[in-house]
Amino acid sequence: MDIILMGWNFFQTNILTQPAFFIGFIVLIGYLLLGKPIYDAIAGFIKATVGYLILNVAAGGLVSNFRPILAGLKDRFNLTAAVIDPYFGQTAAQTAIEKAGRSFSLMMIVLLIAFIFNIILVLLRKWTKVRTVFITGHIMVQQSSTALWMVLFCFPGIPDMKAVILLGLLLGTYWSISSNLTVEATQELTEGGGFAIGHQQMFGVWLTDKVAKKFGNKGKKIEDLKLPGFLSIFNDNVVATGILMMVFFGVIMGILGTDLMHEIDKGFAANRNFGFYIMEKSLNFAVYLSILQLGVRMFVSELTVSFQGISNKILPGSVPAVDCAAVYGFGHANAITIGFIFGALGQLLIILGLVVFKSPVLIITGFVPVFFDNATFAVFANKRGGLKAAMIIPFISGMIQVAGGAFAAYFFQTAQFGGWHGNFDWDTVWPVIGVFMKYGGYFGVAAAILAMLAIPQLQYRKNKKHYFTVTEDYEAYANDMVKEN
Ligand code: ASC
Repeated sequence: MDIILMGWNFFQTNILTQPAFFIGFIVLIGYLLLGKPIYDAIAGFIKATVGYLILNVAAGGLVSNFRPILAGLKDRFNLTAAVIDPYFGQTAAQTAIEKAGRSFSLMMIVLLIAFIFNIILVLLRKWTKVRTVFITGHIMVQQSSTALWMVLFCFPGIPDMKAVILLGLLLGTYWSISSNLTVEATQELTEGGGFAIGHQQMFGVWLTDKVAKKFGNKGKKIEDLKLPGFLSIFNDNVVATGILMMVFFGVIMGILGTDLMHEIDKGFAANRNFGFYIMEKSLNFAVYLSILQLGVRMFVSELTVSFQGISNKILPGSVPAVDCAAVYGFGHANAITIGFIFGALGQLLIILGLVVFKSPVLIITGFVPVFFDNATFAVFANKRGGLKAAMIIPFISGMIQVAGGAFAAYFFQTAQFGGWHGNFDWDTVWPVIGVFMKYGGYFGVAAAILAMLAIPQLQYRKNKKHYFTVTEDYEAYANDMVKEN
């Protein structure tokens, strides 16, 4: 038993929660299963791991540079406000759990049970219709933390063992079915990239894919846009991102002022000019976006080929569900910036609403949800409904994020600890699950699990013929789709 526990601990610390290595090893094993020579498999391991580490540099750079700036608004106006962001959400959940006298480390056991349950659902896919394995480790840690607090909040006296089993099944079901919902949209966007989304906004991606046609015009994609005169410089995404971020963060940093910026950013030397500092900081946004796309291309191309080894031999017909940033290499780069800006505007509108209507909880925009969720929606929306959809959907999503986040931070009482998880699914689906849990008890949890398990069944019924070919043989799927439409 001890050996198993030690093995699990090792796997969990070094691989499962370190997506770079997790994906690297999946690539290695995938190539070996495909019968490739060991040196090719090692080469694939290195490229995939390096690609993911590059993505980490970029995502980490974006998060560590721009999160404190947005959160700084809270200090500037002396607000007691909850920041809707998974990092703040995790800290708030941890504080709440420890204040309730419970152990935060339970969330690692939840993660284990949920991950295994996901694999079981895929192995039983003939019945469950689940095709995706959620492998984005750092997200799994964040979600286990928030969800653990939700369970302890709804069932205050629940014994540890019961809590982790109940939540492991609930979270494992969510990981399985929500990532499974993104299969068709992601395969079509990436033309058979061989992966799905395993992040924080999968219901949002599915919804976007369904409604984007209605909001927009597929003929008018961002890439077809011919901007006149000086505006044509915006066709270049480095220029567009650079200018928009200088305006956006310029205004915010201007509001924060030099003193606070010196406090927030120790790298802002006392003798530097504020204007140049703002320019450099904002242009760094474009730097990180370029790096991000480089990393994504590297690991996705390895994963796409090698996972066939795993899906042929171990988990038939399955695809890995990975970080939402993996799709950023497949849309127009400006979609990412447009999604972010319109998401931020939507958020701002509802934040003003909270102030005007004296909401008991105030919300501060968190960088991760406003950027990563809305950029992702814009990439999917542009594919189906063009520029208009890529603006409208993130705008509406931004509004939902603040309204849902405010409700959740209030209802689950994490506002007093500074934050709420804040990504799209955690402002919509999870608060609903939480309310089910609070008022329905164990019956509510069972109902939530059963309702979620019914989703892939409904998907399958609607599209029996193509349901499995979309992952098993994308070319055949795409040909059929062309013929049928
Ligand atoms: C998150 C989170 C991050 C980013 C990153 C995006 O939800 O915690 O660090 O999104 O995964 O690539």
